[in-house]
Amino acid sequence: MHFKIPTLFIINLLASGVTSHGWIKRLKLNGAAYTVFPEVKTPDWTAPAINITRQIGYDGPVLDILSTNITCNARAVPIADNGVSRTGTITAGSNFEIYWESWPHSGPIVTYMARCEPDCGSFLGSEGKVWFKIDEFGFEDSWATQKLYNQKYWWNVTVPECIPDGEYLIRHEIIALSECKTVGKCQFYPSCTQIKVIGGRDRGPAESELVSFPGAYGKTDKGILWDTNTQDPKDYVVPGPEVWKCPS
Ligand SMILES: *[C@@H]1O[C@H](CO)[C@@H](O)[C@H](O)[C@H]1NC(C)=O
Ligand SMILES: *[C@@H]1O[C@H](CO)[C@@H](O)[C@H](O)[C@H]1NC(C)=O
Ligand SMILES: *[C@@H]1O[C@H](CO)[C@@H](O)[C@H](O)[C@H]1NC(C)=O
Ligand SMILES: [Cu+2]
Repeated sequence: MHFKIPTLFIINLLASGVTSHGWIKRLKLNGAAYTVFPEVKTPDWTAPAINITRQIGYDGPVLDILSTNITCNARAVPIADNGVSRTGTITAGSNFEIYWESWPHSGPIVTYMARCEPDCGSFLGSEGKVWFKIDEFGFEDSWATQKLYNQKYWWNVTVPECIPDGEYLIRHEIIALSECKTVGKCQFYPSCTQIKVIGGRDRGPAESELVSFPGAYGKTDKGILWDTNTQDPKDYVVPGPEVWKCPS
């Protein structure tokens, strides 16, 4: 036998048959810690959001990428206190730090933002082209999820330094590739957090650079229809638009 089994395949094997998947437990923005789900084995997925991340409804994947479930997950609802959006403040150009519950699958990690109109307490994010991609990691020596594991389940995403101040959703997502060889079976694990950006500039994306959710992903797109057992990870292309960069 000449082939060597990459460690990620081993992680995949361990994961098969596991019923619970993973979710974001904590966030750190401008040094402040936010609890997303309590430190219990099976959080109550139907409970209202405890802080600034919208509830996800359950820990399973979203499969129906043409439905509004792909926007912020199955039971996501805007979070507001007496009509006022609940947000976490973050300075443009600084890191949005995410801590996942242990994660059992292999695949890319992708993050998008959308300006909340008029504010995050009333904005769904599922209508029209409002999203821009701020970060992606597919495969470079290892899958993003292996890197996540190596970083003890912490992941950093930099909020672009040039975007206008105001309220935004951050849509952070892991895509689990193990079933993506079958059309409609690729597994998406998105969730959305309500933030208020300060210290930015007025150089956000143009309307023509925005995409919609649902809409940005198609069932047979590169990186969504993908056979992880036969395709070379080095050829993997993260789905969706290019990462948006501040104009120079
Ligand atoms: C959300 O988390 C922040 C930072 O830890 C805390 O100050 C705030 O009270 C929390 N908000 C709610 C509604 O729990
Ligand atoms: C979203 O996902 C939930 C949970 O799987 C499902 O019950 C619901 O029908 C889905 N909604 C849509 C619009 O497809
Ligand atoms: C994320 O960013 C914070 C603050 O910039 C830094 O302290 C931390 O080490 C970073 N974590 C990772 C996993 O890169
Ligand atoms: Cu899973």
